[in-house]
Amino acid sequence: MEIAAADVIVTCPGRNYVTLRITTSDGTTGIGDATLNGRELAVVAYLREHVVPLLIGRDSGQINDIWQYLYRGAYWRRGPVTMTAIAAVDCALWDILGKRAGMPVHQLLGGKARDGVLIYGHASGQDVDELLEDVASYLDKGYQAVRVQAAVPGLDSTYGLHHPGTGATYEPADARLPTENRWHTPAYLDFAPEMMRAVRERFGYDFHLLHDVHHRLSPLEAAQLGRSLEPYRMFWIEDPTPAEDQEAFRTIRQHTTTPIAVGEVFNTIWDCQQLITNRLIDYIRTSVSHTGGISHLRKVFDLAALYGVRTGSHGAGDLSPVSFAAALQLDVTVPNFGIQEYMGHLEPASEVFRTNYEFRDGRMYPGDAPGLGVEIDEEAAAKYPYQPKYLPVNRLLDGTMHDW
Ligand code: KDG
Ligand code: MG
Repeated sequence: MEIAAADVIVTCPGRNYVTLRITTSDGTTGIGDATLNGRELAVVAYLREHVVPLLIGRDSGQINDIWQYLYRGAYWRRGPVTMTAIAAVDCALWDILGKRAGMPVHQLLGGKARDGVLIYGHASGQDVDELLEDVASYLDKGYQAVRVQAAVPGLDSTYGLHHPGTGATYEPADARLPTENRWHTPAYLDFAPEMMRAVRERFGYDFHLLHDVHHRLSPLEAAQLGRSLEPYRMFWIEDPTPAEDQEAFRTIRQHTTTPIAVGEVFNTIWDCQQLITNRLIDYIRTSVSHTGGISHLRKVFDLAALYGVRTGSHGAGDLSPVSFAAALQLDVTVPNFGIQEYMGHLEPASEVFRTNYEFRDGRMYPGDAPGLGVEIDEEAAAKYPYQPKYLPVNRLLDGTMHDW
């Protein structure tokens, strides 16, 4: 069925989301998430100016050819803006295919390998006591896997914490211009094992424990961290070093048995190829919406399966419910599924995005609605106009720029 229109919808129900909606000549619509946190309008312009004109009149069922056309046809390959735009097109086309077939996308991908997928939630605290209370609340809700982050003593800001007093989920893009955080590796390396010890002492070992380092360590520091956390049997430590330096992971691997996850900033299979084929990581965290959509992420996951690497897709709140629904459709089908991040979305998002996925006993179930199983309400979206917001930046105590 011919593509008749493609529209980009920008909305901010709690945070900014960009959604591509493709409509075919019989009136079927499909949607894809095109959100790139802090750089949203770059993808909007890329789609409106350089992709939408290329889609009109094409056969919506030619998903593979359209993907290649947009990837190879641009000549300028890869990169977060291009790959997020291609991902949105790809997901919208899978959504259309599913709706036209009357089947959920997971059925079109060959069917479910499991009914629900293990997810992890985000617990955090301004100190360890507050963190422990938050972990308790996740375990009470039935979570079987929890990521823990707490304020590093002596630093006035730490990555990954709920905003104090608001009760709101941790929201990384928090200001009109980037806020400046401070970072001191020795303080963190002293604190991290203390934090994990407190969590295991209070709650035991009968749930999965995760932690995000957010790209801040050198290879040797990461190796020291991994070793110091071994007694606490981590499910993973995430992004221990800047992800683009792939050789760094060899050093970490040589020194610790703590599992390593990486990939939320990767955009293509080429970014992960060495890490996977050299077995330098345990979990690949690439996401549907930043890695070229369902079609491309499926290839990444298949490559990972060959090398015993499991999946653990990025699912922060800055990826929209459309992205999360698409991730679940793929997660239930892959043999090497590991875990799926679920940070949830701020309340107004449920007014704009109608979802079908359901949480039960620590797992998320995608539902059986045709397509991706998520719809956008354009009228509700219009009530929440775009608000420019940036991620923070990070400096060392002497003012040197560091990775955030
Ligand atoms: O936009 C950046 C966030 O998606 C990122 O900071 C969240 O690291 C993250 C995570 O693991 O969810
Ligand atoms: Mg992360």
